[in-house]
Amino acid sequence: MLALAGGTGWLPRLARAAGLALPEGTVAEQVLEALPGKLPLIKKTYRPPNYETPISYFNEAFTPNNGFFVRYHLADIPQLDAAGWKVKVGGPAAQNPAEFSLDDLKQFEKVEIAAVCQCSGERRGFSDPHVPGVEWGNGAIGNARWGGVRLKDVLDKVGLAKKALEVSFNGADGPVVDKTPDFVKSVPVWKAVDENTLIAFEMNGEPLPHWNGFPARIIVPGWTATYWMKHIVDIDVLKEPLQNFWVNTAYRIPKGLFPVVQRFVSQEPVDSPTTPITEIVVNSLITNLEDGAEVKAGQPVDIKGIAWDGGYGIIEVAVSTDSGSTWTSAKLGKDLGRFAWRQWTHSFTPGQAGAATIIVRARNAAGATQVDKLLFNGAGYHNNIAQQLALKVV
Ligand SMILES: Nc1nc2c(c(=O)[nH]1)N[C@H]1C(S)=C(S)[C@@H](COP(=O)(O)O)O[C@H]1N2
Ligand SMILES: [Mo]
Repeated sequence: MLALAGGTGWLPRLARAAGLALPEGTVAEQVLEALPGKLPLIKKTYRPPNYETPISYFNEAFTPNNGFFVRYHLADIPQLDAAGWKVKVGGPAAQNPAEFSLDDLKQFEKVEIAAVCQCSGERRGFSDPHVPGVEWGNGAIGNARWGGVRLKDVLDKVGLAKKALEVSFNGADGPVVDKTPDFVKSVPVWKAVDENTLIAFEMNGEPLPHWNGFPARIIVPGWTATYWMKHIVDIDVLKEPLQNFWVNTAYRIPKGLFPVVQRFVSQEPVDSPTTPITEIVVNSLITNLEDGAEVKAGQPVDIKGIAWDGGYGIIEVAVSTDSGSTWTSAKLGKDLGRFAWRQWTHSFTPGQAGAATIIVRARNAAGATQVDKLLFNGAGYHNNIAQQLALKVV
């Protein structure tokens, strides 16, 4: 039995608990488990480690480091030592290849950017029909202040050849069996030299946690986290499009399906029906109430949540407390920067006892809004259906 995303059909109880409709059995099992140095997170897989953040942590403006989600493709994850660590910057379109230690990097201007780190597969477990992959619920996301240096400054030091087309990233983790392709990703050169793209070594003012990429990772604000390479050890400037499984086959969406502005054109052959996933689409989440929560008739309740997008900025979060008949703009919280999420609140007083359906729809400065019906794609990416939450008024 598949649940209806529209909220009119019968929803399995556990699906409702997750706050969005999902095919029965996908996100039903919520096992909490703590990795070393982390708070208990929702375990999706142990090897490689994939753990999502419980929604209650999203009531804070910045997600605590020890509560931040963890995503890996490969299970061989070395514990790196900061003192011995170096990142090699080279490749066919680099003029003067060089290596940088952490101290070398710290010679460049220090910058800090607040940005949402969101897995492309966020909410895949709610895809209807069901799709294969890590069955994420709402917690493959977090908001942090990322401190480090501009990748552009490091690339300027190395020097880019005129023919530079893409910049590729490789982390220290690798496959356990040789058959599995190593996780290497690239971005267009214009995105690599964007002033917001960083080599980060701090998260919320602390060194990066091991599980989030210690000692340094790439930050590509506005783009999904597949490009945010952890434990970065190699950066290559390429003249030709990178070719591997993670670029040619995985992390791709149907061309034209989503309203994204920034495209990765060198990875978009004319005869291909797909294009790499790039920008995060506009989205929101209620963080203080779960589906099925009880509220009292005649007593005001504050509905709290977050809204985010690929960096255009949230301009409105519309809330309906009557199944979509009428809408009110929620009160937006402090602007923490265009790549960060925006907190919002909406006070509502339920009328008589019974059911009340809350719907939330965010809109961004690029004119995009959340959808009512899933824009289905085979990998379950970009699920930004306006959330519906059924409250029990007693
Ligand atoms: N080295 C390395 N970096 C990686 C990955 C990985 O498997 N290995 N996964 C990427 C993906 S798909 C995501 S969603 C983010 C997750 O970041 P987090 O684990 O810090 O939450 O890391 C990215 N960087
Ligand atoms: Mo991801």
